[in-house]
Amino acid sequence: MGQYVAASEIRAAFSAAMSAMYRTEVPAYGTLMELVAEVNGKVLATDPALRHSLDATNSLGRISEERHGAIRLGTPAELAMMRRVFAVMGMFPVGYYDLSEAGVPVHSTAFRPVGEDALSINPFRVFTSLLRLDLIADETLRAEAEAVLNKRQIFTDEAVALVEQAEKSGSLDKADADRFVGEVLETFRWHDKANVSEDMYHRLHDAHRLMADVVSFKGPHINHLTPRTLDIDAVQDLMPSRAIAPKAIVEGPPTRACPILLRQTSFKALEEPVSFRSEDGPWKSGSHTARFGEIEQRGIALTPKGRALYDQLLTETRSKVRPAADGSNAEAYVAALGETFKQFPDDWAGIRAVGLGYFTYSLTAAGEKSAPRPDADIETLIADGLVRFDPITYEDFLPVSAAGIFQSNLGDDAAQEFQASPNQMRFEADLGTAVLNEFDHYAAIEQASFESCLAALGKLQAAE
Ligand code: OOG
Ligand code: NI
Repeated sequence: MGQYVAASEIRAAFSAAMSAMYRTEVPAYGTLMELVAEVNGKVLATDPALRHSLDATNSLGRISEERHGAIRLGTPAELAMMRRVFAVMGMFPVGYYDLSEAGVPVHSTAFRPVGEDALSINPFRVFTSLLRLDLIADETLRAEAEAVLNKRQIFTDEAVALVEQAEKSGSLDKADADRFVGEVLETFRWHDKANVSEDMYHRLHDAHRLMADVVSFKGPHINHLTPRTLDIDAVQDLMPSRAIAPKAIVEGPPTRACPILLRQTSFKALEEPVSFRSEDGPWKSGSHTARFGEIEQRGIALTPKGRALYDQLLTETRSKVRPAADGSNAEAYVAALGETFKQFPDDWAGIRAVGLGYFTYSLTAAGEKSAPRPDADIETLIADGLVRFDPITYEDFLPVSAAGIFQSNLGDDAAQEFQASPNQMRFEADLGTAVLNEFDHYAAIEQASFESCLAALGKLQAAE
């Protein structure tokens, strides 16, 4: 038995392997990665305050390697097994997202590392959705889809065996970790041979495009991989110069001096050749659109109060200008968004003063050298220049408020209404565990950093 490999290392290796695979599958992804790297380099060279803040929060190193992917699963058993696979890589389900609200018959969670150390090593996340056949009205089709899904096995035998081994012994050695990465990658690979006939594909597609995407194939191909940029407006503007056509507007909050939550933009899904099964003859060729490209800029994680204000301002904006699918009123929408969001403070001290965002606290150089200050509270220590605060990055998603991403990757005719019907209990039963609450998690990081500053300056007993 060789040396055990840390879960974070397996995750980093998997993220790199996934990126290399997607680059060969979807070449525009490689182009986007290069563009993002160029823009990020420029931002870091010209914005020393941002650089300093990323450095102070130990998150400068991770950015060039940072990305998220998304998959859509078909059955509770697939979801439960996927949870075990991600656990080997130190990725745990955070948050519950009800996408029926956005007209998409899935509910989801994000598997990601938790805890500052794991995040700073590699924050790779996978937005993972489970198809909700219960929202499909056609009972015959539902039963047929279920039969197809129950027959497929999306994990290799070897991957399952390695997960069991990791669970038993707590980790994997280097050789097994390498095999694990290779085997798990198979689950995310694109398959151009469909599992169903052309006729069934079209019936699934007519019920919902996403149904066709989940049910028709051998596995949950990764449908996008999203690099993180430090200036999404710059990347959006430069995309056409690299022959990539972005959607008309960036989803999420407007451009701000102090970024909040998450801004995302994407390019449309590719139309890709696939072939369908036929009972009696050769494969029949057709096409399928599922895989797209996306970039994102991450800002500060908001408290429940901050999130409520964000939601309210977004709703207010959309009641003034509803962005059209063809992008024709993009300018008016962006103007309304900017105007409405003037109500959200745009400096870190202001955001902190009214409790809209989460921050980490750390000692400044003067704080490191300071004599104990058992008398002082945190505000005094900040005012005296001994403690600094930096925004905590939002590590999660906003898929419902960014329903525009969904609509653009599903195609413009995909808008469809469902009765919004969150079912977190069902999701967690299928998953085999409860999802973590993201707000609790940010609050805990904030609290720990706060206490360690006070401890260092002699106000609290240092934690053991
Ligand atoms: C997932 C979409 C959610 C994001 O960035 O909000 C997502 C999907 O299309 O399957 O990735
Ligand atoms: Ni995404």
